[in-house]
Amino acid sequence: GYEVSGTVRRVSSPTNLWRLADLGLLGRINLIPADMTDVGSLIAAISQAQPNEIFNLSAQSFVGASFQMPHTTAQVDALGVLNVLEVIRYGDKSIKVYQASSSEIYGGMVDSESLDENSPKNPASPYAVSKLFGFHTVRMYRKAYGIFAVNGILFNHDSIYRGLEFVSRKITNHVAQVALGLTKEKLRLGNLDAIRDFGFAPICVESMWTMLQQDKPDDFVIATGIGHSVKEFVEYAFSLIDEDWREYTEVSQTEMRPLDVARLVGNPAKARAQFGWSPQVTFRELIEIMVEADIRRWKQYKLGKNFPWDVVVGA
Ligand code: F7E
Repeated sequence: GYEVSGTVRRVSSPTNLWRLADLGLLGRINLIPADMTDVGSLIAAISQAQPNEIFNLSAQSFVGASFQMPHTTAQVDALGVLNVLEVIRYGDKSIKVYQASSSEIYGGMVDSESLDENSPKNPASPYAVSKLFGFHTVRMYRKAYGIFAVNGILFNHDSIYRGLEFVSRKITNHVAQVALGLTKEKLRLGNLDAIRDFGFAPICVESMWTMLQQDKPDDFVIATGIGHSVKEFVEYAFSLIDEDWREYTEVSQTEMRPLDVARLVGNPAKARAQFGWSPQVTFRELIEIMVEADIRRWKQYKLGKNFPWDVVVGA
């Protein structure tokens, strides 16, 4: 029942909208040009759409790339949040805002812990530092100006629409190519021991909407509560095609980050108690869904049919 507008960054090449096309959503969403670093464009977009709710999901969201582009990352992921909040502060203060915060703001933990809303925050990348700025800015605007602004502290949330640069989709895309005999290349990975809390994105995204429907604005951890290593991910993904992951992967220094967070596992107790949050899809089911989708895409490719733009041969 919503009328949805989405912002797009205008560039000289065609805009990347393959996910909307794949989901049959193109044409159902009102696309408005805007850039998070250009506050004038945000004023224009917000006055055109006149939204009741804003979901700020825009970001330079690749942690690895944030080490190469710290300024851009900070301008978009930190100051971009401030820009949106300032437009609301001096405009329509009844607009509710969801801020896509991130488990990266914690920067790590001891083995036995799981992280909740109050756990200490020690960001370990330019991405994480920027997201922590956004996190505190949201809380401050909530208190100072009474704006209904919330932080969803989401742990990793993956789906068939993940970009290929992220570890989950990088693995499932490679597994699909191996399954169909389309590559002889080894999959080059970085830190296999990193432990992450892998949830299913569609279920996590539902919680974003739910947070804005609460009586009072607040911050919530959204996580499965269970950690798995990258090694477990790659092992199970290859087992689905009856192959041994060790024959198809190698560890490469180029995929290592200057700093990597060893373990991030969330405690979603508050969201569970307040609005019945549950992850619904297990780690193994998530990998099955993703491998199946990539095999389907590559099969279509073999048949000469269309496939999403980011499925690149030999990638
Ligand atoms: O890395 C390790 C890597 O890039 C996961 C974003 O959505 O979730 C995501 O951030 C782990 C890290 O995601 C490779 O070092 C090993 O420990 O898939 P990722 P991320 O950094 O966890 C959080 C919640 C966000 O907020 C972010 O926006 O896997 N890893 N080998 C690798 N990672 C990548 N990308 N590529 C590798 O070859």
